Amino acid sequence: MGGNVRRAKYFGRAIAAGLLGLGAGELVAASRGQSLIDSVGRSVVDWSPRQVVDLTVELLGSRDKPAIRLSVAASAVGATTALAGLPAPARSAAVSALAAATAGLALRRPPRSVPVTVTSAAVAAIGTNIALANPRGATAWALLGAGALTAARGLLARRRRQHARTIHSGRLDQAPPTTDDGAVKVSGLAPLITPIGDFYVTDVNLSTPLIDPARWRLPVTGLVSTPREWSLAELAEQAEEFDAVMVCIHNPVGGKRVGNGRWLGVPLRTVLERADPSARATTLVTRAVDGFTISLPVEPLRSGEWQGYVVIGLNGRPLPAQHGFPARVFVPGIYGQYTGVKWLTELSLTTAPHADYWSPRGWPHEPAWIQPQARIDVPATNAVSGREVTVAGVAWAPPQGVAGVEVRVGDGPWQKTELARELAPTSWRRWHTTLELPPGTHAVQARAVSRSGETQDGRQRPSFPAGASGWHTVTVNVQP
Ligand SMILES: Nc1nc2c(c(=O)[nH]1)N[C@H]1C(S)=C(S)[C@@H](COP(=O)(O)O)O[C@H]1N2
Ligand SMILES: [Mo]
Repeated sequence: MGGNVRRAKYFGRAIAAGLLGLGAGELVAASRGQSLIDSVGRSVVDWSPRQVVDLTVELLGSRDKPAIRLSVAASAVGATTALAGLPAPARSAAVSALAAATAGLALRRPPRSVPVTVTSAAVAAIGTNIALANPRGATAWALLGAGALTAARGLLARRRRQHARTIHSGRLDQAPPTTDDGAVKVSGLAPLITPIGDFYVTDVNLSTPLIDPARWRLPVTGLVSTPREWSLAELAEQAEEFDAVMVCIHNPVGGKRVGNGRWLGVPLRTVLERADPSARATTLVTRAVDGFTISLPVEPLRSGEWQGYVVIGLNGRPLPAQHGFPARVFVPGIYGQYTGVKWLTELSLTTAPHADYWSPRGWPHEPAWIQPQARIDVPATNAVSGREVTVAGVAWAPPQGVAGVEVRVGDGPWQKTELARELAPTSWRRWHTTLELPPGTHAVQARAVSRSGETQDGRQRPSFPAGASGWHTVTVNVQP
């Protein structure tokens, strides 16, 4: 009994000390727009084996980032409980070593700032040591630590809001996206253009890089005869609009890691032409502020066979921070992780093949093309319905475009559906049909047919290595 109380007290004091240190460190980092937890969290992302990433995406969807933050914070506090029992001098040394290791992890990948990281880690160590040396104040330390953590998140949120205002003060004169494709009006069907708030976000960072547009330049380097730099204003002068779907290779069949946008960008063909690459340049490496790189073959981009862009706008606005402000590379038709980087810092031309972020993680090196896919938005699975069932959804087959969408009930024959107007072959296309179904439970499936004649692959495959395949299936309950 007494032992349990002692143990509880020990853990309580250690946790309070860990919280105080973490809170103090985070507050110092946040005052400079950074977070130790988020920087360390990137190592968790980077070191997760591919299978773990796939599973996390499946289980947590977009809640993976809060989960990683929580596990980093819990590990830091957990480590404090392991050290708290050491005699004083060894304890201080161990806490300092822990803080140094934390700083090391935080600095592994850009963006990084050595002074901010080292200072905040040192403050975390000092805070933890002070609290451990004064265990009587445990409740106060814990409250202070929690308060500092909250204040730090608040500071970072404020910085994001300020950055969003800076972005929008730089106007891009565009018409708002037209959203009329004549599709059936039925609730639950995805809009033609995905609103920014619903557009999926996938990247290897815990906090979105915030880039100052005034200082940003895009250098085109390497094997080029006229190396040059583009400013955001210069890019804006050459930019044109295009409609296209962005699809994450992790998108499961029927999933929401896909968005249809109206983008504004400068054709890569133009950017390459201006730089005049040497004939020896075979690889275009797109580099980003987060250390992420994606490389693409030069030839099809130069000839225009693949129509890629340096994108600076989405849905009539400058690119939002989470989607890569101020610029990203996007080749419609290629899955997100191969299509070009967000937060672009440099385009460089080389002869050698380049190892990208995903290559050492087992993904194939060559860009993977998006597979044709139809998603059923209406009815939602297990919806109860009358005998006349409206089935509607979206389908994509970039870059060729969607030629048809077919549905079937159970093992019945495939039936044609009505297609709404196509914005562009690279865009998604909405479709619908009405089925007469007898009472009972029915499996309704859909599949897309691309304009090149390819019918969506019905074999159920996971996203690795070429994107998920299979036909989206919903179960409908028809009332008697
Ligand atoms: N710099 C950078 N660019 C990146 C990534 C990243 O982690 N860092 N992720 C890629 C992946 S995996 C996808 S699916 C798309 C997602 O773009 P979105 O977040 O705008 O939807 O960005 C790509 N570009
Ligand atoms: Mo992705």
